[in-house]
Amino acid sequence: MAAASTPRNAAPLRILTAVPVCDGHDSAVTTINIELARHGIEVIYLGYHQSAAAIVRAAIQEDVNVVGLSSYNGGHIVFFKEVCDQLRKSGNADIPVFGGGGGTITHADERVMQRQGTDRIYFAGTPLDAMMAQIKKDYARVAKPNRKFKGDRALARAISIVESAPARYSLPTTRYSNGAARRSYVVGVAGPGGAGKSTLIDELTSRFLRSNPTGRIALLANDPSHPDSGGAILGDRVSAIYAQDDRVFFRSLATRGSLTGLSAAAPAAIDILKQSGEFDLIFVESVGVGQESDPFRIFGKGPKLVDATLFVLAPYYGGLIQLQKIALLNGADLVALNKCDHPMAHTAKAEIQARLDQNGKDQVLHPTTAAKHYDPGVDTLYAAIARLGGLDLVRGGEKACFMEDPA
Ligand code: B12
Ligand SMILES: Nc1nc2c(ncn2[C@@H]2O[C@H](COP(=O)(O)OP(=O)(O)O)[C@@H](O)[C@H]2O)c(=O)[nH]1
Ligand SMILES: [Mg+2]
Repeated sequence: MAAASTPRNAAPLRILTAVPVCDGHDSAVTTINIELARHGIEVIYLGYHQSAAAIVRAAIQEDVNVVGLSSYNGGHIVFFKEVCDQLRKSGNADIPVFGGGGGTITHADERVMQRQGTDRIYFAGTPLDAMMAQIKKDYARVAKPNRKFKGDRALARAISIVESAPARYSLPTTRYSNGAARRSYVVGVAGPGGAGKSTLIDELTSRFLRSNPTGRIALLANDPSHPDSGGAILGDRVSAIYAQDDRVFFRSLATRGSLTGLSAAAPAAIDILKQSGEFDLIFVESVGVGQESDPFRIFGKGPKLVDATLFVLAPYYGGLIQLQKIALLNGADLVALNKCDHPMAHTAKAEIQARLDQNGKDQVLHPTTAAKHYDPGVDTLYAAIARLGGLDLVRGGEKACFMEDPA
């Protein structure tokens, strides 16, 4: 049901949605997110209680067509203006802002907000289908190069362009881009959905930020597109507390029909990030994968996409036979058993260790609890990654406790 004015070859719309700071009303935005995805739109959801700065950073890095805010607790006139102002001041005024808030935003408020830069407010009673048709009509675009874009927006736009035509990007034949000012170490993270990959990456990011006072880190988070509508809910930013830092570049990618566990644009996106010379460390999270897929080509079909692979499991993998079937465990450089706060973790640790011993490759099992902020298992895992990638380990080397628990 694409509107008549949708540009030809327009990729799926990418919309960032969020709820402003001091507002926990997330059920409306959840309804809108699901409806947007059902209409073929890719939704990057940031979560509730979000600051204007976090929203603007995410909008830039995700190169979204538009920002949609859902606001119920008042303060919308000031808040929407702040988001518009920050977009304009950072050279990204081309990203429009719209939103809704049921009956809490009045028509008179909307007039003030429009004068201050907001595009449109959707009021209580607007039928969802009408809203979706209008959104597609207003915000569909073809992502084109734009020389005015600087910094993260330029990087983000380069990724949007390869997302819309991945086959046109010529990948280097070697694993590393030549000429980049800084060599990036790339870690591919795979494992079943819900094992805690995103949470663990976030905790590892905090270790990176603490032990590298000036470096930057990039995160590429792949999530599935819905096969029926082509839309997607790209929700990995919600788990990414530490990505709220200018030294972190976070980009969500929908798989858009690719069945490898990664977007077809992921190899090009990795290369773009490496070529930029900006990042010491890059994490690439696959969609939830288990037994068969080989997202990072670790078994040698084509050039390996990453320097090291981290396979993340939770204790409830379903028993020994299931464990034996997971091919990625044969090739993973690093293996983490996450959710070690779970009662089954003890048995799981023994079973996975036995499985790794059978591989005979000296793979070390890292027990982690990513849901805990000061987990020593995550420290040890980060130290192993840093050692492999030649990254700085301040505060006493490998045995350092990066996150000193104040408790
Ligand atoms: C559900 C609800 C709650 C739930 C929230 C659950 C949740 N997780 O979201 C609970 C019970 C927890 C709750 C708590 C509170 N609530 Co409340 N809540 C509501 C309620 C009843 C409905 C809001 C809603 O979800 N609507 C569903 C959406 C889909 O429909 P809609 O609002 O009509 O929106 C339309 C458009 O605007 C559009 N839209 C909305 N957002 C967006 C975003 C985008 C991007 C787009 C495109 C479109 C769009 O979609 C709809 C299309 O028809 C409203 C009252 C009301 N009738 O609006 C009060 C209301 C928002 N709450 C209110 C208050 C005061 C509170 C509390 C402070 C109460 C308290 N003292 O504790 C707390 C604060 C919670 C917090 N942490 O922020 C007040 C706000 C008053 C104000 N701003 O002046 C309201 C208006 C109730 C009232 N009349 O007093 N609340
Ligand atoms: N109990 C517990 N929950 C965790 C842990 N790590 C992550 N989670 C939770 O598990 C859920 C899925 O995590 P997520 O990182 O999104 O998993 P992913 O699908 O593998 O990326 C979230 O609700 C996390 O908060 C952990 O160590 N222990
Ligand atoms: Mg995830």
